[in-house]
Amino acid sequence: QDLNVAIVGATGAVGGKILEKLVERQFPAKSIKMLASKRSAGSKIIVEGKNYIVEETVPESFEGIDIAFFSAGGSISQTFAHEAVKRGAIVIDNTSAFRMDADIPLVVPEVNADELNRHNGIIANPNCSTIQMVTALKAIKEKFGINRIIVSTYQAVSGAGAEAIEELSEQSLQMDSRTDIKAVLLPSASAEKHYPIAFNVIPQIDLFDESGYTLEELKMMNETKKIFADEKIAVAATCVRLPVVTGHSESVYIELNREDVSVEDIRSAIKTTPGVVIQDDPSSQLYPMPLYAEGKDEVFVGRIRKDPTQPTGFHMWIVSDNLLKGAALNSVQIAEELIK
Ligand code: A2P
Ligand code: 11C
Repeated sequence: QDLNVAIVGATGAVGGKILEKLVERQFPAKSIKMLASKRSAGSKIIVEGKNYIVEETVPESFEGIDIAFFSAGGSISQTFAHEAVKRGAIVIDNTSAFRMDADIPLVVPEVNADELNRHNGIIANPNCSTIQMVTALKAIKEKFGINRIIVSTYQAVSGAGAEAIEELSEQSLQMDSRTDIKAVLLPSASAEKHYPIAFNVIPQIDLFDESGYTLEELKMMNETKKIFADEKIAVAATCVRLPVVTGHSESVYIELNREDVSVEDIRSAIKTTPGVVIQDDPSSQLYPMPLYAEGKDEVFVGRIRKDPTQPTGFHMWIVSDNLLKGAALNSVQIAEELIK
């Protein structure tokens, strides 16, 4: 079962992690082709002592490829995903290009792996902030039913790509002139105005929709319904960027459809999902933090509390590495599930 694999966006923040996860998890790949733009053709990526030479992405790149991971932005997926499928590849797409298409599965293996049975060549990997939330909530939903989710996110700059990490790094040296820092990328390359992320908090991720929500917030709202296959679940999101390099955090409030559930019941349910870890002990100040979630595969949950004003309500704090479970790891898990 040795497969020919391609990674589109191989030089990006997520692409590099996909290669690392394939190697670390001993994915049965006969070859791994590293694809990016013309700009980085010829450059070298070294993982575990092995050299991978980056090539320009063209339609012919996908000849003979069995599985193609895409993480180079939605427009690149729009241009090349069908070219790859036409040549016999299965595409695992980590952009927003196809996520809400009715005939394309949107998959988090721990939550809805069965959706993989109905793919037509393209499988969508959800947005990072959605993945960690649905993974943590899946067992609670199954066991007790969730009517409503209200989430506020605290998202790391690596979600916006390698250039955003650079931007934070450069700005962070300018403490003394922090109100005059020049910003060129965040909150979004295509936004009219840019604001510094160092020493700041930006309540905008991606562009605004006419509804007043941002596209990132709408992704969380719409993707959650699709992954849970539940049109009726009420989801509202506020997405915020912080000067954190990697690791998205989320303050999540849920309302169940019954009143007789305890914090202990919630913990027991959460523990049944593989890859979800509870870090919750106020007496020893144990709670998840992005700095310590970086580089880890798990989704961490803490600060679980019953809402004092609403007998069906619970608050919790969910943290995960946005480049791993939020992106590269989930994509590789989808591929592993496919070849099972
Ligand atoms: P390149 O380094 O050649 O620009 P990030 O998500 O970290 O911002 O990375 C974006 C990824 O998408 C990079 O690997 C980038 O490659 C890749 N990319 C950008 N434009 C293209 C393109 N036209 N064709 C293929 N890959 C592209
Ligand atoms: C962020 N969640 O943190 C975004 C990045 O739809 O795949 C992922 C964008 C996407 O900026």
